[in-house]
Amino acid sequence: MILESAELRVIELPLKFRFETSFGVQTKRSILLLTLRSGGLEGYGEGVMERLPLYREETLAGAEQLLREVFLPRVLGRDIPNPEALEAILKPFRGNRMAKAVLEMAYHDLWARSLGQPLWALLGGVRDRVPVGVSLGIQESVEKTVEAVERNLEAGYLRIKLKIKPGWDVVPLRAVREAFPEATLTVDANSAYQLADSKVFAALDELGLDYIEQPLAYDDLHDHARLQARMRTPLCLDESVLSAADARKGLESGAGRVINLKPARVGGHLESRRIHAVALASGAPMWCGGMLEAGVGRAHNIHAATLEAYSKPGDVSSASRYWETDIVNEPLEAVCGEMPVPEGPGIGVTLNRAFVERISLSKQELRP
Ligand code: OSB
Ligand code: MG
Repeated sequence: MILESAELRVIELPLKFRFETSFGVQTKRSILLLTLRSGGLEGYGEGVMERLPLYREETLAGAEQLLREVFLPRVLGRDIPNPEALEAILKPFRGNRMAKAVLEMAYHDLWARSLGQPLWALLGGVRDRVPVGVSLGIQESVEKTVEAVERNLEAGYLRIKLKIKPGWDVVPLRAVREAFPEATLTVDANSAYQLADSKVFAALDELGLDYIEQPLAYDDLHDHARLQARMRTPLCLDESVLSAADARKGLESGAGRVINLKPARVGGHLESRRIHAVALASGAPMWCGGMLEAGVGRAHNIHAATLEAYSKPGDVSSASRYWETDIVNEPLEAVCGEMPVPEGPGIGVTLNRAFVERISLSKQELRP
């Protein structure tokens, strides 16, 4: 498959809600959107890096520069037969997995379309719908938190994840647990705590949480292992896992017992499949995370989550929760806590071009 041309855009999309986490507040997304073209077909990839390196180190500006000046010039005009061949071209460059994932995932979409196959089938998926939960940002009050949980349980979401930060953890969680004794509840700290916060962890350990996501530093598996050793509640690794090697070390060392896998965090679908193989072999459950993706990233995530070990509900909730208008034409809506996999070749969605044009901050055409 010869990659004939590419279009790299930065688009900006207002969120329907204010999303507060331990690392900041988001009210809109700035998104790197890549289109790859070959033989009259297009494939799409969406970046999850933000303008500021608050989640991991990568930034939108850094990723855009790498794609424009380094990655795309090395692939445009070349015959790249499969994802492995693309990966070999990107391999010498260290890190920058979110930037690589934009290209790797767009390539996967285009490749699947060129073969007339849905992406999930090429990845080895085993289901045509995926279980979904919802990730709720830090709310204004305990009362509003309980209300938000109630609304989302009524909407059918199978698991509620609440963002926490020091000073906003045990009190809201106790109230939610009291109001919903049977709900599947989890928390996500986005690396805001330290081992010394033992009182908070001891209290959270009493609340019957399904797991505690990324409590400690984003690059510290060692302290996660120490914390996990003294807790009953499983720890779930998000920021700490960038590769299959990280997943193996995290699970072997007992740093966590669950993995939140975001294909766009780890370099794309190939590395995601390797992480999936590690999780499957060790019996650790996984689920597909999210980064407030628009329709292209969300569709990729849904396809990824069709693999066997993604047994827990993922953060791939309905697009209509996030946006008045999505960037794809197909509605990505959960039904009774399950997200149907978009049908058709590739990721199964098409771009709403007029809308994408309207929300573009920049657009670059790239040719060999
Ligand atoms: O840690 O999972 C996270 C959003 C942005 C950055 C990090 C995270 C999240 C979410 C939202 O939890 C998940 C979603 O609804 O896409
Ligand atoms: Mg997380």
